[in-house]
Amino acid sequence: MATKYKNLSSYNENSVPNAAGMKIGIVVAEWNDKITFSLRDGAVQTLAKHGVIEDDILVVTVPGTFELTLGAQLMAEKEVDAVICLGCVIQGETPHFDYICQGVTQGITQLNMNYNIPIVFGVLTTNTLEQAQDRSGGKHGNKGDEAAITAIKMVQLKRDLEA
Ligand code: DLZ
Repeated sequence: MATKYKNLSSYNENSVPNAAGMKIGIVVAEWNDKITFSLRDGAVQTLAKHGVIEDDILVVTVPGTFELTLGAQLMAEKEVDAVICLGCVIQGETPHFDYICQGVTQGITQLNMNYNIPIVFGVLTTNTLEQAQDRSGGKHGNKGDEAAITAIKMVQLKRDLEA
């Protein structure tokens, strides 16, 4: 379903487990930093709202969305319960958009299978800057919030299934 039918910051609070004690890594791309730093702020605030303490949130930056895969792999080697990848790729005049999107999508998918922790895809892939603004704290909410909720739910799922 298209994001325009779902506000990225809306969720059923009762469906979110208590995240106290969870340790979460966040990898943020510096390209389009006005957008990606808003995604980061949304993710951090949402994690804190559900009980993750500041010391348990480890944030690093990488140059661009393409580097999120290696950044996430390095982060996954740390003692974290999940990694959130945040980036923003805006369609330009060349096929670069497609290569970056394909690379990071396949890279993060592969990491999910290789590492036994959730690696969350918090990457905006939009046609325009305005669409990215709408999804990073604008009228369609904040994808950083959505990524944080996904991380918490997946960590809890792993814990439940491994119990
Ligand atoms: C080169 C590039 C371009 C054209 N566009 C974006 C973009 O919209 N969003 C983004 O996060 N990064 C972009 N990059 C940089 C690549 O992700 C990467 O950092 C460089 O190709 C170096 O590997």
